Amino acid sequence: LSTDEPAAAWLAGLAREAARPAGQAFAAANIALCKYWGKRDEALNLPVTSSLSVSLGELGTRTVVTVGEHADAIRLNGEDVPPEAGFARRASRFLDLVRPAAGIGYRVDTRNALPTGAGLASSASGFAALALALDHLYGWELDARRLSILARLGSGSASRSIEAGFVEWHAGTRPDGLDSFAEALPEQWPELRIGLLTVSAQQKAVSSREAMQRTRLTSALYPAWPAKAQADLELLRRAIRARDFELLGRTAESNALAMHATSLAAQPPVLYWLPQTIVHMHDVWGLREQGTPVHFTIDAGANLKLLFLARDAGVVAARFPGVRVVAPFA
Ligand code: 2P0
Repeated sequence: LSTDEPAAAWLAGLAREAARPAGQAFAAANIALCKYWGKRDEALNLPVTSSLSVSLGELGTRTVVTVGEHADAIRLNGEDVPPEAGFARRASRFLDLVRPAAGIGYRVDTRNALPTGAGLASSASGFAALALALDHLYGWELDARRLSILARLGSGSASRSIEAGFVEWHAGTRPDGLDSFAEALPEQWPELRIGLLTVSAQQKAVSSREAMQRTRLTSALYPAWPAKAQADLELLRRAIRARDFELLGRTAESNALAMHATSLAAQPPVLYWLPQTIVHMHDVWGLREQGTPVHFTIDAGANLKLLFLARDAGVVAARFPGVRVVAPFA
């Protein structure tokens, strides 16, 4: 991908002739250790800061796409999604980027192998799987960087779900976003565990898209966020390189709390936590005081994602019955 390539030229130049009857793909969900919070460009999902995530192994989205009739037909977990639903409108807007001509629809069958209500951003694995499935359908064989840029146009965090393991999304500086893509880090960490702890399966009242925008525009604390994210990103890179779990967990937890602090100061405020969220935070801190290195991160929802090492899985499961444990590198 040449950086002097005009923004949409490579997209426009892609073949629109199907290479096979159906394209299919899987993409894993990802959890940010340094959050994406705030856009510098809403249309292109260009972030204010870089972010860093870890993928969730077999938990993600599987998608099949075919060229269909006159209108898009979207199925989610085996059920037709009404075209006027937000999810279908967002998918259709994304499909417009690659549609061979107006009036040609796609049939998209997408399944989330995610525990329902765990607050896992299904838009990340969803748009990544759709980008990969389109690449398969048309036989484009795009490289990871282009796939990440394409997925990003559907949802920012989807840029981090093209590749697995630790993934860093470079914010980039170009107005056209051609330098805003995610890349896998070379490091593996087989002992790392993520515990999905569900507090509420309810749909959140304020979308992360709306919350990050409101926060960027109205929160007096937002101006502090870019420097905090940059510092945390550097600490996380160092923690991953050195396999320093304490540094990784402490930094990820602090980053999440700072993100939530910025939105608490938005007008009107956004508070995703429920009473049980806070109870679990104290449980985590209690375990740490007793000597078990466990940390949490929280996304735009009430649920916690615990970070710990394989050797402490027993202690964590005993303290948090119902936790679903994922081994991202196992
Ligand atoms: C993240 N979140 O880094 C952050 C932390 C939520 C909290 O990325 O508007 O669904 O589609 O670009 O990707 C969720 O935001 O937002 C998200 P859009 P997206 O994981």
